[in-house]
Amino acid sequence: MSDRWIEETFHADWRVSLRASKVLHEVKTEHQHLVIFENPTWGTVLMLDGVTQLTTSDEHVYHEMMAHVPLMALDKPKSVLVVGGGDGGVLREVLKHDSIERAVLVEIDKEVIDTALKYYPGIPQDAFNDPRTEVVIADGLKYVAETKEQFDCIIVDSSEPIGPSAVLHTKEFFADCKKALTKGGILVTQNGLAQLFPDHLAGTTRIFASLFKRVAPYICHQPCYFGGMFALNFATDSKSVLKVDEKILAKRARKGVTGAMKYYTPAVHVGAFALPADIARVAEEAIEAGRAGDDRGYVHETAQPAIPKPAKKPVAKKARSPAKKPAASSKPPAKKPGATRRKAKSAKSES
Ligand code: SPD
Repeated sequence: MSDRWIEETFHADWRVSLRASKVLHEVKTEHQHLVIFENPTWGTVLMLDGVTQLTTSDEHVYHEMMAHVPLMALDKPKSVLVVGGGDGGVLREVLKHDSIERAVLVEIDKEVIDTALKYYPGIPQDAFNDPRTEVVIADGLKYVAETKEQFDCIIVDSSEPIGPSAVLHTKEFFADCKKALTKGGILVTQNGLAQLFPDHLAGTTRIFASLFKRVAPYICHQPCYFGGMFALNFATDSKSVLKVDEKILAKRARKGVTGAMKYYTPAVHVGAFALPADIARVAEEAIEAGRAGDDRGYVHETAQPAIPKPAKKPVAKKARSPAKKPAASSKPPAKKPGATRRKAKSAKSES
């Protein structure tokens, strides 16, 4: 068994390592560090810039919840834009909807698609060859800003707000997404670990609330995203798609979908919007702030390197100049989980 441990480096104060029993591929692409490896527990793992994107054992959770929650909420959606998502997992789920006529996937890094097909083809399956699919290798920010097309649903399957994904968490990008939605269309994005990064959830929610009539974060539990509940976020101007009756969802799942699901059920769909009180408060405050004009997004503070252990030195027999202390981190003190910026409080939530 290999002794190489590959570390997630996104959190400033907490790192998790996964054993790489075999590194299948590792490269610095034009855009990011990409590593694909095998792990005896998780299966095949994809990490980008030190952040776990997927494992073959639990990818279905995130991919199903990113695709089916918005698509089941719509009555016979026809067109979908996936921004990012080069591994093909979200696209695979989108194409299970029989009403879909067109699915455009815009991925900045072709290596993500190529390596998915080579190292974990069970995730994209035939999605990239489906006649309804169009793959565009381009910057998602630029594509959405320039497209004249409109989609019933836009799914932003980005990584965390670092590297090439950082722009996919900004107001500029989400505002262009809104323009690229049909009337009553739905925008969803991933919003990170709700309890570890409540400011991320708050930032996107503020932006969504400044742009859309309705905003509703929802939750899934994907074990490889260590650190608790994983937030997704849902925005729309349509009232009817937010609280669709479970029976209608069940009918759509029965009649409009080809292929099995392992995590999504109509009950899970409805329950995913039931947020625990502390997360609900983060969302409610952010919606109020966004309505009142505070549209600050989340900017991730670059993770600091772990404080190095002082080198072991032989014990000095006679007094020497004092040992140097490790350099103080320039990072401000960490906020408590659940803490979020509070600002405008006057507007009423419409979510
Ligand atoms: N914290 C990791 C979030 C990763 C979101 N994107 C996953 C890509 C899988 N298609």
